Amino acid sequence: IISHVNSMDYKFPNDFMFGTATAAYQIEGGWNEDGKGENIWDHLVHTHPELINDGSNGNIACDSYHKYKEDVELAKNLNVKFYRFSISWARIAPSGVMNVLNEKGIAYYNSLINELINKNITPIITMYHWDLPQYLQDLGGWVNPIMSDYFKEYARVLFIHYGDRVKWWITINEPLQISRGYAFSTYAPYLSLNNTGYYLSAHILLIAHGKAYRLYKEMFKSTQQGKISISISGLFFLPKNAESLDDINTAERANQFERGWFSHPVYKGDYPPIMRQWIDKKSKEEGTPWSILPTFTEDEIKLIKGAADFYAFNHYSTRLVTQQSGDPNSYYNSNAGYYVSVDKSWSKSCVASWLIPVPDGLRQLLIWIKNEYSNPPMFITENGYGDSGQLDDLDRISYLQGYLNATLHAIHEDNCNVIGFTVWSLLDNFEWMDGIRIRFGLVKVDFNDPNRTRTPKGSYAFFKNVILSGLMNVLICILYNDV
Ligand code: GBH
Repeated sequence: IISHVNSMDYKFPNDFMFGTATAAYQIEGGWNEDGKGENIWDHLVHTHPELINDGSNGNIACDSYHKYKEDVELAKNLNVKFYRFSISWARIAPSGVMNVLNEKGIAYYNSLINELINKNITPIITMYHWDLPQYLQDLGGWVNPIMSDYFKEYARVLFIHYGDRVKWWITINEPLQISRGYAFSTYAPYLSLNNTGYYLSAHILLIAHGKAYRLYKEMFKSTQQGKISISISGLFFLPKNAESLDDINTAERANQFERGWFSHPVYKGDYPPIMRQWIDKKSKEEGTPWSILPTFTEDEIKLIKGAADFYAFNHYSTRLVTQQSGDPNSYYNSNAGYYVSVDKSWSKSCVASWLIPVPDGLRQLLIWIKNEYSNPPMFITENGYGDSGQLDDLDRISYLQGYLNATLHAIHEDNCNVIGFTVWSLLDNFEWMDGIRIRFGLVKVDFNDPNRTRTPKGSYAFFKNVILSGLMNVLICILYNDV
């Protein structure tokens, strides 16, 4: 493959963190091995296989439980500074409760961490990437307030066992999507608790994050010297008509409902005022006995405010919003009163229909975060592209090129304090409800092969080149068989 990258002079800072990410349920397999307990994803795929697009599951996935050394080698050869992976809670404690620990599960992550450190790759641990132990779900899962204490105790075990070597922690990956799994049957536990469950689960996730953060700060930080944050996901919203004050206000409101929901409590304390106002009003209209947006106590506000050592976020795509519906088919968010659409010039046939490349959306988002939260250190903890799995993945290369370029512009022209960029994902893996139909890897995994053979794609060579040079303005000759 030969790809011309737009010529430009900007360079990534020397200490810029480049890396790649995975998540336990999506890659590990070994779902019931060595004492691991059942989690909500095991439960969902086993009780309702028909809900997964292609009927696949994560029983074996990439078999990384056995092949982690190969994965680390692939990360090494890619030249990344860090590898972001998640820990399977039910591998550490089968029921999720910390009175019974699973030594083999704890040992697995010790081996993985040591392997990374031996190869000079910084481990970044996500504590929770969507795989709640089923026992805790049977207790109600994230809509039960006690879950924040179970999470804190789980975090304590991780700090104790791994904190001597792990200096970067993400408590929770994408609380927004976790809440959707409770409210709108999008993911496990596949419940339809609607907006009440939406706001309640999010509330408890935020408190859980706050408790884990404070625990680290009070008990571990002075000796372990690490950093800790929460990975906040979300689309970025732009006004459909950039000249319309209505649309501008609507886009701002949409961004507060999508991103401010989790960021405002951490950076400013409490929910965004616009959410409080709109949801309280709507609750009243609907006659619920109290607002379905729960209220933090003063202590909880203090617990959560300031609970991030850097701003971690996952970002993939952008939408236009308007207050007035233009298209009757457009998605309408009734809580926040906005209609969603897509710019015609963006239209692209993506295997993942939601993943419309809008590189400038990332740049606008970085500027938005900078202005809204006083330019915190911003760490892109996921960005990547899904396709059908071909090795000559030019669409992925052009997607990453666009988003990396947008990042460079934000750093050099907009003074955004961006410190890291993470490609999702190192490997093709189990893409939740889409099964293995959509592939995100820089490395192909052959799921028909019991060995789960791994083969680097063109994008692997592309990203390696960016990491090695810090540049985008080079003619890149990629021989993906030869990387
Ligand atoms: C991330 O979520 C996850 O952290 C990761 O595990 C996953 O593999 C990766 O992205 C790729 O998907 O709401 O109709 O627009 C990304 C956020 C949000 C993407 C919900 C899919 C569903 C389609 N996800 N979205 S829609």
